[in-house]
Amino acid sequence: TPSNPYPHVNHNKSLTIEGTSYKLDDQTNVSPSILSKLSRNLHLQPHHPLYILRTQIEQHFPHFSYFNTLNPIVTVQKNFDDLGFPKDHPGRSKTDSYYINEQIMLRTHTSAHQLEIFSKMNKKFLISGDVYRRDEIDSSHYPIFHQMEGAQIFNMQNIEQEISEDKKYLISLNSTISSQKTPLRDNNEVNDDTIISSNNPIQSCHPIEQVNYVIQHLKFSLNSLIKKLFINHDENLKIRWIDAYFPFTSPSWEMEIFFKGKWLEICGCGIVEQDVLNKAGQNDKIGWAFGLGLERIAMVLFDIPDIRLFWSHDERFLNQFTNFNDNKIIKFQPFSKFPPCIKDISFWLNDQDFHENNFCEIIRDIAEDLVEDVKLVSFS
Ligand code: FA5
Ligand code: MG
Repeated sequence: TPSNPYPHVNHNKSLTIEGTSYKLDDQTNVSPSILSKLSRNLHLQPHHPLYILRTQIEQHFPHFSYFNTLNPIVTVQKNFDDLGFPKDHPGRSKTDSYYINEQIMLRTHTSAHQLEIFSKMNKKFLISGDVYRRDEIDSSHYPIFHQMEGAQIFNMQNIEQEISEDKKYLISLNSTISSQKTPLRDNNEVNDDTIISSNNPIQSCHPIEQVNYVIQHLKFSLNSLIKKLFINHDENLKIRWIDAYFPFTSPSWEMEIFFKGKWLEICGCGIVEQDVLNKAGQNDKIGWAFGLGLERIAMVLFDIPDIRLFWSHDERFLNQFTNFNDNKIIKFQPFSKFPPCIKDISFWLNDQDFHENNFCEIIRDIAEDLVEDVKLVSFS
């Protein structure tokens, strides 16, 4: 008999995760190593770089509601159908997504919760959490990463006033920061005229004037966030917006920052499909949504070279972030891939003049920086 590829699947064809039992079927493709990561919640671990970044972004949106503990196990309905993904969308395939069974999956994006949170009559919120995609493994890809969803909607009738009040509020919060540092150069700004095009259309139910307010507010919200996050890091930070497509926003964009000679995509965003808002009972609203990739941003901010390091239990990684504060830049210091190895050395001395430093000198001469630490245990 062929060996069972899913050893966590028992003979009753069910699987229990944190007290809930799920039936399994032909669609099941979650693996034990993926399931073991469900409880890590890196974005909730104090001092973890993803925690630091999450709280920094939350501080930029202080008047929003935050949802950071929504269950990553969702229905296919929520992850795809509610958001208008066509039945044959490639993201739905078993080669791209993790399924517990035909109806239940690990969310592939935090957008899976948009409808649910809009339905609670929330008008502005952030959702952060772990998302799961079957993907290659290398230094910038990992089957689990973290996203932060943001959304803000406005009353269609009253939009001009609502938006200008919101902007005033955000500017007043940021004035302390922007007065400390010279503002970033103007060429970081996006040319508003280039944004709307026929292959990235506005929705037919949206009056152009209202959409323009929302687009400008979206760009203001995200550009000011990125500038704030990077203000101590890169005075010449370059940001660009390029047309994109998502089934649940129109028009849509991706935002990229220029990093180490390459454009790096850090978020998808757009004007929320009215259909989603209507399903949530928010028919009279119009608004934007975005989904930020937290690892991508944290790798740039903290100079973390490999996405796998976020999952490290190694204190040499975790301890580097414990003293974080907003005004200090933390740059990750690389360490060996191998675990530390402790050698206990004893020896006799002929010369009673021995000093610990002489011994350290010998070690440094021979082993150079391979030896991280030398401690005298006893001397008798
Ligand atoms: C989405 O997931 C959409 N839900 C974003 C969105 C939300 C659009 C709201 C409109 C409105 P995308 O697949 O492009 O889009 O992922 C969003 C971000 O997650 C990317 O820009 C990137 O920063 C990050 N990301 C995507 N794939 C990976 C990956 N394999 N590893 C690390 N980060 C990734
Ligand atoms: Mg993308």
